[in-house]
Amino acid sequence: MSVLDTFSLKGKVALVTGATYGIGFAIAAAYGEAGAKIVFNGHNEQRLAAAEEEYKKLGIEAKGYLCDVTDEEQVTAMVQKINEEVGVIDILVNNAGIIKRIPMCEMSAAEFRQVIDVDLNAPFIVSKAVIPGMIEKGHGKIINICSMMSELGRETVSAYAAAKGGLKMLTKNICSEYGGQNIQCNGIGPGYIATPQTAPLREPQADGSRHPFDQFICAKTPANRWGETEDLVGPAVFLASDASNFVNGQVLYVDGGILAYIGKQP
Ligand code: NAP
Ligand code: GCO
Repeated sequence: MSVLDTFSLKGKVALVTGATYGIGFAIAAAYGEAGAKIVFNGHNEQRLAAAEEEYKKLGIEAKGYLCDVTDEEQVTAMVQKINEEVGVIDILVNNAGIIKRIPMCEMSAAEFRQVIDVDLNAPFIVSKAVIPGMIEKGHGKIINICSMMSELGRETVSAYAAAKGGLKMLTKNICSEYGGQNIQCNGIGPGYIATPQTAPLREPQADGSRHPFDQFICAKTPANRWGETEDLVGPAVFLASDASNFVNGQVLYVDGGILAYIGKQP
């Protein structure tokens, strides 16, 4: 097999959670381009149907399933349906995620739990539903979408950082527990990416000036820019393909250099 062939996803079934737009949509579209059969989920019917149309415009056959990733019953039923309608899942990307930016002492326990539910409990639930099929097939790839906040904290994101730190350790644990069954579980740690999730951090100010956070992040990033979803798709294809069969339990940070950089002297 040529080295380029090892990056092909031909004949594989890839499930990307929360892929109606944003990072998940970009990764699923790239997987379709690399030859995989795409299945994805969202928990809003209109956005799911709209996403299927968007995939079609890109020439990608992607089947959407309405499923709230925090609901174990819905997840189990979705995976069963995918197995019957498309095929047993070879590649899982735990991408669905939310954030609540609230100072910790003003955050309710319910709000904290909601973020943990989507960003940490759901990757556990979906991985648990998918791993038996991977074991039966004799191979599997799980990619967890971690974050800078798997390594760093900042004001107002306590629940999100706790979830993403836990997701890094869940990644290492799935590697430890199922690496022997030829399942590779790795993380991608995106830097600050321009998607709806970070739109509030980039909004121009009333006077037309740049958002202070926008200026802060560009100064903290050696690449001096926000990431785009396209910056993530190459690493995502690598971690889903045979090219990474001996890579396990790692988090690949795709951050333009933020984590390596102390910042410019003012
Ligand atoms: P986004 O634009 O807010 O998209 C989130 C996606 O998750 C949407 O498709 C959303 O669908 C779906 N989703 C949310 N809750 C769900 C649930 N309970 N069940 C099913 N689907 C659900 O976010 P993004 O920026 O693309 O981020 C995607 C992932 O990357 C997240 O895990 C995020 O934490 C992580 N990340 C993002 C950045 C960044 O800078 N953007 C950086 C590092 C990591 P609905 O609209 O239907 O809810
Ligand atoms: C925030 C941002 C970040 C990004 C991402 C960085 O409020 O700090 O939303 O958390 O989403 O996770 O890697």
